[in-house]
Amino acid sequence: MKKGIIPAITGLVAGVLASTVFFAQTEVGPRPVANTSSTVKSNAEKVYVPFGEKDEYYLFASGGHSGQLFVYGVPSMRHIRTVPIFSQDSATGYGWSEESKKLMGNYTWGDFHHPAFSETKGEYDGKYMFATDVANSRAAVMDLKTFTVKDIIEVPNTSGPHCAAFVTDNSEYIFLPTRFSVPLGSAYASLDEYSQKYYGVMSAVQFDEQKQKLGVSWQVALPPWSYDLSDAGKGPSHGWGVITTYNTEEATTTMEINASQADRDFIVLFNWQELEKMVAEGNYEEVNGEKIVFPDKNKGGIYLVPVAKSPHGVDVTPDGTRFIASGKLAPSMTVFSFEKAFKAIENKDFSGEKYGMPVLNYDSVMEREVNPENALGPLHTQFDDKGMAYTTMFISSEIVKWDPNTGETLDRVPVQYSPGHSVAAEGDSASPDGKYIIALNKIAKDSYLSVGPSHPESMQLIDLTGPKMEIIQSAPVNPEPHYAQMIKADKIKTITVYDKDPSNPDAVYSQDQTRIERNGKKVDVYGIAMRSRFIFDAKSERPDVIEVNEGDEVTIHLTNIDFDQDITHGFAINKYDLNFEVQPGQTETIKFKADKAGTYPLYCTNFCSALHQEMNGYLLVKPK
Ligand code: CUK
Ligand code: CUA
Repeated sequence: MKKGIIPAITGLVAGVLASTVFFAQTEVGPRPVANTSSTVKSNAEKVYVPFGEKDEYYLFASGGHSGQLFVYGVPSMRHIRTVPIFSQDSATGYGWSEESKKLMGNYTWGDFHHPAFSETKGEYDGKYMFATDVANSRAAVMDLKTFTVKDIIEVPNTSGPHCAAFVTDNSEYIFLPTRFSVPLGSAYASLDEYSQKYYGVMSAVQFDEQKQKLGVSWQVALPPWSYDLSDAGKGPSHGWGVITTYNTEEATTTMEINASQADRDFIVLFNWQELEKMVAEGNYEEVNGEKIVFPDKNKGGIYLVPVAKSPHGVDVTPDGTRFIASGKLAPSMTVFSFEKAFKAIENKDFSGEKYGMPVLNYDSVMEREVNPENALGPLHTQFDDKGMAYTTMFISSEIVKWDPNTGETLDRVPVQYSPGHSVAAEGDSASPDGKYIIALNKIAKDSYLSVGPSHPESMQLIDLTGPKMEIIQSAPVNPEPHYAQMIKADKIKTITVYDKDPSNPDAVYSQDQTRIERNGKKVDVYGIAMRSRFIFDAKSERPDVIEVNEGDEVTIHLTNIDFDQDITHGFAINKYDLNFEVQPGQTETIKFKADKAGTYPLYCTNFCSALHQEMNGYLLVKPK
């Protein structure tokens, strides 16, 4: 029976795809997809994942100022899950439960730009994902066994850590360059003293897997410029990192004009092993509790490479021999050689010095400048399994495939429209898969049904296996992916239920352990959620009722004792503006002040069984 259904559905998808293509062509000019029906059909087949079968890759797209992570399947481009990282999310109670409130600290939202997988020997190991928050200067780590956040830290002395797609090849460090320069500790200083008192601090963050904690190991007080994309060396360039800069003009106003004057900005080329050694030897200053290297005083390990103005992306080739920078205001991609850079450093082949950092001679490090005809606004480069490069062109709205060894343009495909970044399958690892690349387009315009003046972003899936790049699927996405990572699905090993944790004082696993403890104004409820009731005190005449006095401080410790995959229970109290969930086997707590006297139904928010609607009770708050 399944066999009969598939062709019918495939035909439907093909029809929709064909009409989309046609509509778009009349509206905006040529689209890359060939319009013979047989090709369209085969593209539809390529992305069709029948019900019951799974996608080949996970796509993790950052959610920008939604503060969330969007998980998609590839090639179907089905949205599977939204995971809250930096922002409150009532679907999961993230930001309401005590555990998640502790993670979020004093903030309610974040601006999540760059996701990065943990790596072992330059390969994604499928264990963790790291994330950065540009808005509130934080870094996060998510456990891929549960798709939940394990730790979030606020990074001191910095303002707007941008690029965490910058994990070293054995996850030794997660480097966080910063987009904005500020005085150390965000202290007040007049902008007239910008060059003297402001810094763009880069942070070396480490993750302690045993303790499941992130921590800042050391920092570098770079000049008051803006730091953007970055990448870690691998293979022959292991131990090195590269970061693009802009506003080396040190403009403090009207950046749009003033930060774009000089023909060249710099790439910061640094040796983190050397910096690590300097810090270990005490060659740093302690500021606000952090070990900070000041390049003009603590010399060594950092060099500047001139690059075409206002670059955005810098990407290390999978073999670790080159780094490729793209300047959004210059039409070229520049290929630099690590080997040449190392030689120039050895020979002191410098053209000058800035803030104590030697400037390498451009011509000594540069291998070639690549200018595909009429390609404008190169931003970011990904690679395939043969080492070929794919660069997004923000202004000319296309992806250009080219050969870093020769500079030859091999192929180009228009995308709709203005791609910021792209992500290749296993693209930042030492061995990309070469199967797919996804264009993360900033502007969707006419791609989908209109939802008013503002449209979703668009992600277009490009097949790399044929003779030409071909767009085979497109999916809308909420604001807004700044970067994404794509990993082989079989590398991720999720758990199905949380294990019992007898050492957790909040957890209760049987009905006779349930209880309501009163200590003056403090009320602690140790309850369980199960299909299809709450039990807060099994000995009570009404086990699903919590009765307190107005003004009491109530803490509910709730354990889901359904050790059964996908049986999640929610918990909400009417008009008390709170809500959280417990996944199978999980214990979470919520705290609130019973400051409104009256009668308030409480209920399970997550549809869990045929009797889900019977899963409720009351919070009774006796007036003073
Ligand atoms: S991303 Cu943050 S502005 Cu290109 Cu690094 Cu979008
Ligand atoms: Cu438990 Cu619905």
